[in-house]
Amino acid sequence: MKFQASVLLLLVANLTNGHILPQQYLELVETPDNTVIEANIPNSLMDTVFGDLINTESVIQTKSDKLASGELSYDEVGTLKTTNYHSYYESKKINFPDKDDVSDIVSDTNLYSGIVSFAHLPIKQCFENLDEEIDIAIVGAPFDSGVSYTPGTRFGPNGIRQGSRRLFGGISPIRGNSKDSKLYRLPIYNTGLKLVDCGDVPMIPFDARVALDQLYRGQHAIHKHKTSSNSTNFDRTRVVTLGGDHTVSLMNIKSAYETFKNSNDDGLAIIHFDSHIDTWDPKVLGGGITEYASLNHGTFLHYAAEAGYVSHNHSVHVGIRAPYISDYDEKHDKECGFQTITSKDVDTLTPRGVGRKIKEIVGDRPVYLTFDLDTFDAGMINSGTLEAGGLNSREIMTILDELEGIKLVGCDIVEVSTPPNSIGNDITGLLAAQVIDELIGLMVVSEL
Ligand SMILES: [Mn+2]
Repeated sequence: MKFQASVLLLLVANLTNGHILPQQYLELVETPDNTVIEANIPNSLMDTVFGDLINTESVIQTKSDKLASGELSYDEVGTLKTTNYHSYYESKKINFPDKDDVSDIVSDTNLYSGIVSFAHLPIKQCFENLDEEIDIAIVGAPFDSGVSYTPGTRFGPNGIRQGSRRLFGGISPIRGNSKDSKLYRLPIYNTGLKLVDCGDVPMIPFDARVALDQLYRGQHAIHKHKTSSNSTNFDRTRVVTLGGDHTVSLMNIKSAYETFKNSNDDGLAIIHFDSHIDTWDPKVLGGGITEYASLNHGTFLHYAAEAGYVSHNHSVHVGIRAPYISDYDEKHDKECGFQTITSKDVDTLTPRGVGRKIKEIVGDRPVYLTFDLDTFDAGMINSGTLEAGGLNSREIMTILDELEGIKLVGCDIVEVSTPPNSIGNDITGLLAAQVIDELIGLMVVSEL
């Protein structure tokens, strides 16, 4: 039997020592050995802090019932039984380590601490120390001397790294498009492959020719590294480049082509995510006034095709929606070897269908994937040339995951504009970092 005699015993404001004592409730309960005792219902710290707000009559009743049934005992709740603050805090005293003990602070374990690298990867000087084995290298290309509209992408590598701080191991529940996918729940940063952040190639802002040559030599140096014994399908380091305006991709593709071209030497299959075609004839975009002006972020794929880096009929634009300047642009684009999937094609094909179509186009050739941030809808990001009618982040993640199995030899994300004092840098960096995370996933899974 049980006595229903909850009594609010007291609420004491102990003003003499500056503490308000918690409410205590007197209860007569029958213990399992049939003894009736008069007891205070144990208070938790929450009870102490929130009082009646938490310790309602029904809560008191529940606790009383559990004490009576033996489900809850005073021994078990002893540490919660708080009759005054002093005893509670006395039991929670902290023991500080010895002053010479730094074991808990030597490594970067907070998502918001440490010297910022992409996804907290180790930072290496990769342009020398060529004996260092690297499977996947991140490198920044801070450059915006080739833009036709909004500058600011020289700050892109920093913006992407800032946006990547919450990428730190773990298992994404939405990686991979099905449970049969090798990407599904794959911890991409912890598979045994060696991933490093090589910092940025310092690209001078005053002469695009010198800057692009610096980038090319930086890429070439990284490509000299061998992979680790954990790499099964690649013997040279694969590079993920953080841009930079889209002009930088010409140097990235050039070095990747020289390192990974197949025996037929018919170029790399280029997967080009963008709202613009970027194959513009230099005479059309920029007017062909000087040779110097001819190479820019809207013409770099024209030059890539001219140089033989683009595998004809196995390369594709994805997300196109910006207007052609004239009909000639479309004709010239096909001559450069590209097929086109527009942003509205995503409506009819679905994101997974788009992924499947891209895979059909590139086949088993070595692939370079270049991702212009303006693939995203204009409402989401800061980029060199924003365009309405774009894709959202989930559509992009699904399309990229569907590419599982392609032979991805290199990739970049460009047109990430995160200049100082600009609203929206955080979300721009975050979305760019997420695309890189997806691309690293594709690179890692191609080793499995
Ligand atoms: Mn572009």
